[in-house]
Amino acid sequence: MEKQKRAAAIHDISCFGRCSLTVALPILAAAGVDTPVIPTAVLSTHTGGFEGYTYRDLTEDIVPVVNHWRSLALGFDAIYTGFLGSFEQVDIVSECFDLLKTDGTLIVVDPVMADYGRLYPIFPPNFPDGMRKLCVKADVIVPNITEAAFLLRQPYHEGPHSHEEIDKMLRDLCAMGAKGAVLTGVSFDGEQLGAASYDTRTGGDFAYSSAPRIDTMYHGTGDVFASALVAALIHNCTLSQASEAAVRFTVDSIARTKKAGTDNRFGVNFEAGLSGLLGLIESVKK
Ligand code: PXL
Repeated sequence: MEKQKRAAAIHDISCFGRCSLTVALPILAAAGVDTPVIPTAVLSTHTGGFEGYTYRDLTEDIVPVVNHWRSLALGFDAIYTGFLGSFEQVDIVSECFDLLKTDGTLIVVDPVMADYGRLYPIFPPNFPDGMRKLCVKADVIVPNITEAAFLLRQPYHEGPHSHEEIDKMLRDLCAMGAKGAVLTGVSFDGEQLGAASYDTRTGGDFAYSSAPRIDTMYHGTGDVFASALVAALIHNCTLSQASEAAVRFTVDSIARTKKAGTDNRFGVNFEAGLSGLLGLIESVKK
C-alpha cells in the first residue's frame, strides 16, 4: 500500500456549526489522509450569527505542540490553515510553517476573515494586513471574492464579474507571493457560481468550475470547499482538478442541506458526501 499522506490542520474548533476543524478533520480523514490538528481556539459555535458564544484562546499552546512534534520528526505532506483569531496567531502560525515544513510540504492558506463585502465583526479593520503576510508564504491560497479584495486593497463589488477582472485578481494574488490561488464565489453571469484557479507552477493556467447557483447561504461552506481542495491536492490533483472536485463536493452539500431546510447557521450536510469523496477526486483526474 502507498504510504499514507499526512496533513496538519491548524484552525479553531467551533464546537457547533460545522466549520473549521469539525469540517477539515472528517473531510481529510474520509480522503484517507492522516490529519493531526492544532486547535487554535475552542468556541461553543462559530461567530457567524450566534449570540453569546464562548471563546477559549489556545494561542499559548501552538508553539509547544509544534515543538513536541518536531521532537518526533514527523513529516507533513501539507499544512492547511483557516480561521485565525488574532495578529499574534497569524504570526505564530507563520513561524510554524518554517518549523514544520520540509521539502515537498504543500502550504495551503484559507485567509478566513470576510464575506459579502465585509470583514467578520470579530476582526479589526487592519486584519487583512496580517493575513497578507501569511498568504505570501503559501503555495496555494483560497480566498473568496471579498477576502481577495481585502488582500489586494481594492474595492469589493458584488458579482457577476468579468473574466478579465477575475483573471487579474488571480494574477495579482499570486504576485503577492503564493504559487497558486483559488478564488471562490465566482460568477460570470449570475446563473452559474463556482471557483476560478490560477497556477503559476504550471506556467500560469487559469481554470473555472461552476454549477447552477443555489440561491441561499450557509456558514462553513468555505471550509468545506478548502478542505476538499486540500484532500484533492494531496491526492495529486492539479489545482484546476482539485478546484473542480471541491466545487462539486460543496455544491452537493449545499443542495442536500437546502432540501432539508436546515438553519443556515448550522452549516452544510457534507457528511452524506464523505463516502463518495475519494471516488469524486479520482473522477476529476480523468
Ligand atoms: O467558517 C469560517 C469560520 C471558522 N471559525 C470561526 C468562524 C468562522 C466564520 O465565521 O467564526 C470561529
